[in-house]
Amino acid sequence: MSIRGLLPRRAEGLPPGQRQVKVFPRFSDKPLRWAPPSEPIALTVSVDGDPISTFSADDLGRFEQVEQVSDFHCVTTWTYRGARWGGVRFGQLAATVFDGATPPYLAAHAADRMSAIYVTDDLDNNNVLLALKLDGQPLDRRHGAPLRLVSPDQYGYKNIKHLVGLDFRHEEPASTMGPKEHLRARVAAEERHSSLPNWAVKAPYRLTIIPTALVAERALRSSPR
Ligand SMILES: Nc1nc2c(c(=O)[nH]1)N[C@H]1C(S)=C(S)[C@@H](COP(=O)(O)O)O[C@H]1N2
Ligand SMILES: [Mo]
Repeated sequence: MSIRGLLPRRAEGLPPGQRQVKVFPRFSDKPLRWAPPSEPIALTVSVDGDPISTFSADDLGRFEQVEQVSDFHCVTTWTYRGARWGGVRFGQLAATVFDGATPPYLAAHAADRMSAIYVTDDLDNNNVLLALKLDGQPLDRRHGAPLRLVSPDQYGYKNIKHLVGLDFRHEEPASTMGPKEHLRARVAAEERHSSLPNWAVKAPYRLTIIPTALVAERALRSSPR
């Protein structure tokens, strides 16, 4: 991986506080975490912890397949521009599962035990995808095989890779990431951290970009298949 491509640089038209990187790194809030082996898609949808349906690759194949180019913004201030995702709209899946209103909160769970919490209104946008492809190819383990959530208007930590569960909730779920997870994490509003101001987190976060990307890439290489 090119370190130069990871140097965050100022660029026109980025959201507040963001810097552009030229390569799309493997990244994580826990970079030592292994990448799970790539399993067939098995997405369990539940409500308040009770499973109500599951989706395989074939099931998702019956939805309209869409392609979208969007910028990807990590809370640590790096932005990768022009990621070309392929997949199905989150809203389409939600509409087939719920006749009436979608419950107000969601916890999304990954095969590597990462999870994130949401206000479902923040996912009510045509640009929110369950992505199976990146740049026309099936998602690789680096970027979240076999399925990931893509929510471009929210920071990277809401873009859950290796997605295995969508647990819709009637009450706000507890965060598994702690105070660094903002419930909304909307990029345009710079909702980076649940309690610390942006000025206190941006500089330290920025210093972690290159080491985190290098460690995360290494952890991928040493992950068992
Ligand atoms: N399952 C899982 N999803 C995750 C993470 C993770 O460690 N595990 N890291 C998050 C963070 S902090 C970011 S910035 C993006 C990075 O996505 P990338 O590795 O495709 O660049 O994934 C997010 N989703
Ligand atoms: Mo991130």
